[in-house]
Amino acid sequence: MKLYVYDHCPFCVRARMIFGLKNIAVEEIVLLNDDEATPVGLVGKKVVPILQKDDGSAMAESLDIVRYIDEHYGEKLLREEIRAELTEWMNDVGAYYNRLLMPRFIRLGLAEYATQSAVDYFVSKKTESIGDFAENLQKSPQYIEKLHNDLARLESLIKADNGANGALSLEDIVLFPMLRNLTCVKGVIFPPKVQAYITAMSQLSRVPLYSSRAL
Ligand SMILES: N[C@@H](CCC(=O)N[C@@H](CS)C(=O)NCC(=O)O)C(=O)O
Repeated sequence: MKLYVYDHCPFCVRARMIFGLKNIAVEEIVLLNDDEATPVGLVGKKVVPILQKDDGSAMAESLDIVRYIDEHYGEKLLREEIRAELTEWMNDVGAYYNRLLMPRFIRLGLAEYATQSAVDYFVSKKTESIGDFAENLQKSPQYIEKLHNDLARLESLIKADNGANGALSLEDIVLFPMLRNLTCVKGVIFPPKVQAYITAMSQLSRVPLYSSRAL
């Protein structure tokens, strides 16, 4: 099987996680951010993640990929429940966190931005949603302060390192990718339980963090 991704894409991390958690072999292919032909050729639109099965057929939608792999390979691993409080937390943080993340993504040396045209494509498209990249970078301290308040709220929702709700569930598939991406932001201090959760989930899912290159 082949999994087409961008390294920074949280939806792609969801899909990468199920392969890591279940120890299933997959070839990860990082597309250039401005490569429209490959995804359109596979699923008819410019989107990742895309799973290409061994029979050549392709599927998009991160949670469909996660469920397909969980249900067809080995014993089912993930519980379905996602707590309403956690959904609310993700919606709150999701409303602003790209202002911290997107200006940093293009500076991390990620494969999807290996060419200038890939960087330009991303910046032009995402400036429409978050505004000017440089201005957002400058405003980092205010977003980090907001994030610290939100992380303090999250601390009380983390029940165990190896599953936010006490055991692996879809919660981890949607929450960990957000936290993993936030490890690229220098100056963010994760509360102890959240930090332990991030470290454990990275190891279990075999999705590396950005901590060592945070900026
Ligand atoms: N609902 C989709 C969303 C996937 C998605 O939005 N992927 C983004 C990358 S993070 C994408 O491919 N956007 C198109 C683009 O970058 O041009 C899923 O869960 O897989």
